Amino acid sequence: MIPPKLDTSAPPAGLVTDIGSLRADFPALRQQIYGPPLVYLDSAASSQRPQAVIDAMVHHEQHDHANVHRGVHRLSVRATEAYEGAREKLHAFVNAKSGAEIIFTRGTTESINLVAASLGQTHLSPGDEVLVTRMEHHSNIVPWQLICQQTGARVTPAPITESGELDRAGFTACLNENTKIVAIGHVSNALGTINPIQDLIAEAHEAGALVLVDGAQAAPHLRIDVQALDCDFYALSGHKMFGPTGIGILYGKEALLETMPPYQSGGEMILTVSFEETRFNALPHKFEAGTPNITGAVGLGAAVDYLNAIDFDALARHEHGLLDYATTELRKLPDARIIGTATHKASVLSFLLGNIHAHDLGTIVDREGVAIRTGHHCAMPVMDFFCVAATARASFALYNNRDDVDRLMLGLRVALELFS
Ligand code: C6P
Repeated sequence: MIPPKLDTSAPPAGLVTDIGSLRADFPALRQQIYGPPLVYLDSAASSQRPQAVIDAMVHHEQHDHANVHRGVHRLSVRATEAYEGAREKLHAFVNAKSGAEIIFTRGTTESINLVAASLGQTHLSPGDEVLVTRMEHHSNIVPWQLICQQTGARVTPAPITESGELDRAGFTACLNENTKIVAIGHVSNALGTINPIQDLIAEAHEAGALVLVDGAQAAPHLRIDVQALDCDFYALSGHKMFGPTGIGILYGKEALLETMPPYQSGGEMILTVSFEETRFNALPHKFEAGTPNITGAVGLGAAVDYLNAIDFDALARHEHGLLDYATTELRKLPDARIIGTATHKASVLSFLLGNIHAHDLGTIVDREGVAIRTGHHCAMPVMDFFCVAATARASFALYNNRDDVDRLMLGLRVALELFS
């Protein structure tokens, strides 16, 4: 008997505007940590998954698993349909021109490595520059450093301001005829800053550079339209947008991807192989060597369905309300220092309290059932700029509410008492 197909793509009757109601969709939030109910404020590191995503993956594992693009048997056909169906969902989600422009990767890190290694090989020469910013995640710095070492190009960091915004004049000053690639984060994970990405892309293009956008922190908060942005590449990770780990995408303009050499090689990315000549597969398969993360793609497709059912204006109001509330409450605590006070911010609050080390803050609030991230957030140049070793970071997602903020503040007061 063919099992019933789980329909995760059914269009919603109307977009969800009651964001508070979504919390019930996340089973992981229904647990206690050291007694009190879990307050999860670490979604910028990895978000929790709604039941619909978990169900889609379990259903696939239980009924449809086989390798893709290989078999003629029924299961393989179903797995291929599920995998390619997920690609089509991502294609629509970022508004790419075609599915050929959507490459499944392990996530943002692999997507950026792919572009750096492949495009860098043919596009960078001694004297060329890759322009990044001082607020980038290491994943948008180190791959460029490696390819620059190999090609004789160099990485230039555009400056940031004391509020954690991009120094616009500084960015313009860094652009020159040697700038071949601009690699820039849409939203900073360490500061929450939302960059004026559309303007930056236009300016970089005018200077003759190609642009890669690191969208890891944008996807769960902002609608992404790669055609409107006119970016050349856009990278994102499934696990930050309510999908599974180990899966993400690279969007690339088809004409560019066509000219780029393969990143990894092996099965699936070839058309024909012989000892005389090997020919590569068409896009997007040219960049998907080996058996892919099929269940991950299915889960990511379900996460896209989940996000598509939500009114993003309502989501923005919900998250900004939480960020404003948390910022106000944090400022009431003695010696609170907020790192990242940009005018346009996603729901990320990086902070320090007096001389208490960020790790101590994280450990103490954890005992109160509150999960936050502490450390350098893989953004050491940001920490250097603000002359701190680490920060505590609370990041809010659609399932958080004001009670969560209150619980964080309670935990921080415990820390203050302990260290007073
Ligand atoms: N930031 C954080 O706690 P991966 O690991 O490939 O899914 O994503 C890497 C990455 C790239 N760019 C930005 C802006 C990011 O925030 C991240 C991941 C996590 O902030 C883990 S360090």
